[in-house]
Amino acid sequence: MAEYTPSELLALVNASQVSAGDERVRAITARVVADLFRTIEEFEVTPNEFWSAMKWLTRLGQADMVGLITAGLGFDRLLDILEEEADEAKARALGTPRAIEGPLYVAGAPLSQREVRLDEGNEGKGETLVMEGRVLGLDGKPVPHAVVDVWHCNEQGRYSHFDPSQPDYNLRRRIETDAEGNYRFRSFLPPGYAIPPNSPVSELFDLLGRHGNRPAHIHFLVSGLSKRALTTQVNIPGDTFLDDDFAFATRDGLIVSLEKVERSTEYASLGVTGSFTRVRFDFVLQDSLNESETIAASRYQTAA
Ligand code: MBD
Ligand code: FE
Repeated sequence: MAEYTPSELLALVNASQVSAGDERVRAITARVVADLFRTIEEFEVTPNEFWSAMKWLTRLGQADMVGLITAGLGFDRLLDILEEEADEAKARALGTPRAIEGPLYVAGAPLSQREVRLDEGNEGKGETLVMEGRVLGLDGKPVPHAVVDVWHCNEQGRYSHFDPSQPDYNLRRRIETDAEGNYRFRSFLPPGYAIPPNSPVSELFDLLGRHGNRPAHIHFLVSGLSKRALTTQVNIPGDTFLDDDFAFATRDGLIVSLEKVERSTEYASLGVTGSFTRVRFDFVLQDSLNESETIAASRYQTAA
């Protein structure tokens, strides 16, 4: 007999099995399918609406923009909140707050010792920035030879690799700290980011009546010794989107202070002459509970 009500069909979809499969995947899939069946029935979603949505999902994947939608719909921040709640439940001491990786990380950036010109090839673009500080453990002791992987957008708000007009690894570098955990780099204060217009992402955001802007920020993936690798961002104060980030990723502890320096001879090796903006920021890493927590891997590398 193959005549079903919607609920009979749902039960059949979720019960069909010729081998054990994976219990967790089965349970989560069953929930998601049930929620979608209910949504379609409750909102009387038409076939045209349903197939438009499936076409949109296909275009989203083809444009490699899944990571923009997850950020914009709050999933990336949700996962951070839940990780922090898990830390608190286990009474794990927290270090520098984590902030979402976002979809624009690229592994394998050039590695330098202690300092680097992140803005190599971008001379004269924006306000000169020197950011410096140390990588520390929760005990306040430096983490020697930690690695600070740093990336930010160009003066037009676009990220290298995803923007083919930029050189490979433009504005992406890794810095190995010295024995006292010190790092420093020269760059420029980046602007904010906006989702690409005329894209599957902007289509949905237009229909939701939402903007797709992020305030100015710089990304970091910091790791070292037996510490837990940290993915975070710092925000530049004064940005109009600081409290209105489309990815909901800004955090109080991550808004840095800008210090205007008229002149200094301390940064000659970075080619700094004249006035510039200085940011001092120390990264505090949690202790790791296992080896896998120490690995500086992007979310896509880690995902099965
Ligand atoms: C970005 O630059 C970003 O950091 C995130 C999280 C999402 C989109 C663009
Ligand atoms: Fe970003």
